Amino acid sequence: MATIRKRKPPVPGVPSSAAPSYEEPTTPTGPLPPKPDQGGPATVTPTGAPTGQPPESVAQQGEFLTTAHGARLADSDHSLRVGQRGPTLLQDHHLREKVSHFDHERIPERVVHARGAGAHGVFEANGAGEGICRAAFLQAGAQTPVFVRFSTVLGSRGSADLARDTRGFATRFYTSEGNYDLVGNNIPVFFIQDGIKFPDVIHAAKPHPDREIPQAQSAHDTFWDFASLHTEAQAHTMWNMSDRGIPRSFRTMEGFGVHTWRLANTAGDTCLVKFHWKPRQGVHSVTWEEAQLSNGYDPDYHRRDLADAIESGAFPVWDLGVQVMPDSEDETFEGIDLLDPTKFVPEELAPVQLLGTMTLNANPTNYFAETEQVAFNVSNLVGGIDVTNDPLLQARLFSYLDTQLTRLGGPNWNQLPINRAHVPVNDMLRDGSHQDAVHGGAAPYRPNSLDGGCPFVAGHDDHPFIDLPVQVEAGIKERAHPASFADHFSQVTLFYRSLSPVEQDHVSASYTFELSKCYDQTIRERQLQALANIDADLCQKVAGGLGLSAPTPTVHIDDVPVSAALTQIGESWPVAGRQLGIVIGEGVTEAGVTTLQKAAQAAGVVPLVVGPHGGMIGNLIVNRTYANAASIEFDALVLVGDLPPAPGAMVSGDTKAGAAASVTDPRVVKLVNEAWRHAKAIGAIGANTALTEAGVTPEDAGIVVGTAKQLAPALLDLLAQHRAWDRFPTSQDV
Ligand code: HDE
Repeated sequence: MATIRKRKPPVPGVPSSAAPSYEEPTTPTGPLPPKPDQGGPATVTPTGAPTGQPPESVAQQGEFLTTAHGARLADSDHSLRVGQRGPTLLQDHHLREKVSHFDHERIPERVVHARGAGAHGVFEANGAGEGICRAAFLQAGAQTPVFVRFSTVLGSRGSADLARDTRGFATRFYTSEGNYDLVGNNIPVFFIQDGIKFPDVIHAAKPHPDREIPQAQSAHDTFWDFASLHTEAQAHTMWNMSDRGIPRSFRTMEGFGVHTWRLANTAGDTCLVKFHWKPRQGVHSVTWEEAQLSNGYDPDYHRRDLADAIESGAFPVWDLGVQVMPDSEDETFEGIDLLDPTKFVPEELAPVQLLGTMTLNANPTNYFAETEQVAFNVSNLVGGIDVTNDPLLQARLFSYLDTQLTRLGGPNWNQLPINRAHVPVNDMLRDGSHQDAVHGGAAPYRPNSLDGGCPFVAGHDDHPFIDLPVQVEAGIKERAHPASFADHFSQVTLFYRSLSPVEQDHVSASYTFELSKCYDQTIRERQLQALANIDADLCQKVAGGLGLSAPTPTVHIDDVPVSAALTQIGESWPVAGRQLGIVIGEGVTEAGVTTLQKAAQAAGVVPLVVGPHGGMIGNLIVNRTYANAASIEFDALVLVGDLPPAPGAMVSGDTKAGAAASVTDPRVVKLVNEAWRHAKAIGAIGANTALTEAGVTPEDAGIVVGTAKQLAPALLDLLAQHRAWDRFPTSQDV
């Protein structure tokens, strides 16, 4: 008889809550519970009433396979046929139902932000927002459930995670006053100033329409054609070309509301704000080579990282903050037009004031039901938060609602479990495809007397959403931008010059890479002209890499201030959720490895043992092998003793092994070499042969040598700094 053993996973990622039996189970049992790290949509009805049922109440039920109408089935492996060799009967209702439902399993993917990962969590307000915003979820101590979806913009649903791209950072707060959606990005500026240009920029950035290539990339002609002609895109493009375009993790990204929003307190006083999410994990990126490797070795790099971190208990945490600006008549702050979404407000001019903290603490139970069906809507606002006249935001107010009609197949998408409000819903919207509510009454109209006048409109004290009364400037009806939208370059210069030398090198390398992938010389030259207007040195470097000469600027930028808040390096951050690779050989002494494992686990770091083969070595469980490990999985490496070539280290069996036989397994040498190039911390216990063979000297920055006990604290310190960037000279040193 098959038994179900409760599973205690050694590392996050096991597929189910119980270990499988070797034989196919024969004793009927009900569905397994979700894994301990999984949560689900709150169990409320389509109209917001709590059902009091556990999340599993909406999962499949009972021990027996049934049809969709609940009839138990005795066979799902053979279709109903005339004799064993005859034709299949149309009468086979189970075959028809099974295949027909399968035929319709897909829905249209999001037209942008198709690829994403979601998580549940909670937001707790610290009360600092009470004075500026009357929204209930910002009042001191309020705890609000949230669902967050992170995404890339350009790629289709099956694309790789580490595209150089903007990341979506969309948060739904299930507040006591209805759902509030803050649908932002990890970059505070946008490509365009007016929503009418959104189809243009997306068509330019998506794959070419003839061959449908390249997928999830901006390194192609149509993108740079648009960006170099429509120069308001230069600001966002520069952020994409910086390390922000290739985050280490969704957990290590800032989030921005991008637009300016208007808040109002209980007294009706208003202010203008920019929203920020500040990750407690720090803001970190991968290197470009890591991004490229990961897209091959592990295209799910970011999805896996988020889910694994939550499963291993390293819950990611962000502080929500606002930059507060006066609600002035011209909606301008320190010369920055707050309605221009290609501009940001440097933190030195308006510090970020923290309003509360969000912790993501549960993975979805079902990707489709939750992460795919969640439908964010920029117009999901609550009282105290209102829009501004930013022309990009204004177009979004139309788009999000509109897109769900196609994507989710009708007007009732608000009734899908993940989209339901956690408060009473009484909306007078009726019928439509997939109506989940069973509305009562006879009078879904106002005014009525047949339903006793219900629903009533809320009075001032009943916490209604009120469109803030804002004076609109009398003007001529026209298609035109204000003059204050005309500066496309000065903030781009500010951003570039605020970066550290190594980050600036990454920027020039990305522009060079991307433009070198364009076929058309004219497009390269036109983008170089934009770079000449941003920074002469940057332009010179990129031009050099492309074998072109740098043009002279056509726009003169005065000396710009720099913003220290824009660089990602130079501090220490928590290491929880990072991965440490411990590379061992056949004759390893376990004590040192166990010490390292314990030190890593105590800091919330996941230790992964990399061995010459799978299974066990002594008492150590091998989590990765020389053949399947990739350097991108590890934030730091420790090499334990001698690591001689394993039997599989022949290029005929594993092309990663390379041609040369060596004292150390060539795949380990490759691992070390990549970790070194990616400026990761590397430790060595015992023999240093692997280091030497990879061309690494123990004196290099970020290398620690010693016993496990000596080495663990130093290694964790290095990990907290994310990279050992001083391992390399920068172009400004040479
Ligand atoms: Fe979006 N955007 N967007 N966008 N956007 C969508 O809505 C759109 C913009 C952002 O995880 C779509 O439900 C227009 C800015 C995120 O489900 C669509 C314009 C910012 C997500 C849409 C913008 C964003 C979307 C596609 C110009 C940062 C993913 C599916 C006016 C502040 C949400 C969907 C998720 C998704 C339209 C501009 C962020 C088509 C027309 C600016 C994070 O409605």
